[in-house]
Amino acid sequence: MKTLIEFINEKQADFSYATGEFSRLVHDIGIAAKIVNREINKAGIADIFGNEGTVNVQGEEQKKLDVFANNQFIKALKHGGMVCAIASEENDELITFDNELSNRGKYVVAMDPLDGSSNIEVNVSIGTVFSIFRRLSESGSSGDVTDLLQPGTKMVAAGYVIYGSSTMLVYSTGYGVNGFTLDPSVGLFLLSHPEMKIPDGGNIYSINEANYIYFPEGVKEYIRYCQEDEPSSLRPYTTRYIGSLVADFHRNLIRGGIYMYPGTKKNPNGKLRLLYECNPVAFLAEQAGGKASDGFRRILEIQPESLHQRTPLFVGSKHMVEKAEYFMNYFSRDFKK
Ligand code: AHM
Ligand code: MG
Repeated sequence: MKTLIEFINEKQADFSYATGEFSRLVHDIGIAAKIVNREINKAGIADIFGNEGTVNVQGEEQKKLDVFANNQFIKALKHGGMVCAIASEENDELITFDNELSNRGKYVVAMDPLDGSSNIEVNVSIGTVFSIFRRLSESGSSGDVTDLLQPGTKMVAAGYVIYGSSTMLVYSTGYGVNGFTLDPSVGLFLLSHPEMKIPDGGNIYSINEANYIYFPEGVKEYIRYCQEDEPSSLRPYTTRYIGSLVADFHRNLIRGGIYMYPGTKKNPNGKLRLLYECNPVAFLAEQAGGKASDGFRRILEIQPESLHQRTPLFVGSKHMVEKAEYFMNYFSRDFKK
């Protein structure tokens, strides 16, 4: 099987104008993923469970592994020198580096280093999710916030690592989606899922139904539609909800399905963050033939205004997302931005 490095080098050769910097960046992310994976696999026997004793910008308790993963990815991106700034879920402010190499880096990264971290202690899949943009600020200085506040349509790459029954790196540079499984015996990511495509339809819907009474009418009606018995279709659908966006998205990418985290009256923007949760999965969904929306408009077209901004998310199989949008437009136009 082809390794991640072989795959990157092969793709690199397809672009005569490419300098190789971008390929090295993906390679750096792969290295950090392996280190984080090693640590996650020790959870339970090493003292890495539990809280760090600090709170992040979202007011959430940081787990020790959140902090470890954040540090590993920042370190890898700093040493690689391809990146001039990082926005991370774990850091209030933009991360920049005080060194010449990084200041000449052409790219910026938005990331959630360990998503779904409430699942760490119970041995359920978690993930790392990231998006990559070309910087807008001038080379030679440290990156600034405007470099990160670009709509998803400007993304040059996105991906995630899922730490599950096996560890996988799934990414896209805008030419389809490819998945690599880590072979732990040799420490290499191998191309196991070339050219991933999400089925146009499916029978899985993923949503935290405990919030049902707060959902917009459009979501309630869509859920009712999912549950209806319709022998000529796949309905009634089935629910699968892990509570790790990466893992829920990964399953739906392979099987076909829709993941939803809608807004409510109290939290009209929902929970998930645009830059480092919604944008990357939206990019991957579209690259795999699926769709991602806030109920009314394409996620990738949202102009971000701040690093940690939130948005409602409906992502997955094209026909399922379109149907959810139809219900939102019909019943919940008051949620339209
Ligand atoms: P986190 O970044 O603090 O881990 O929160 C994001 C996670 C997503 O992975 C997941 O889909 C969602 O939050 C689950 O939220 P809820 O528990 O409200 O259903
Ligand atoms: Mg998260």
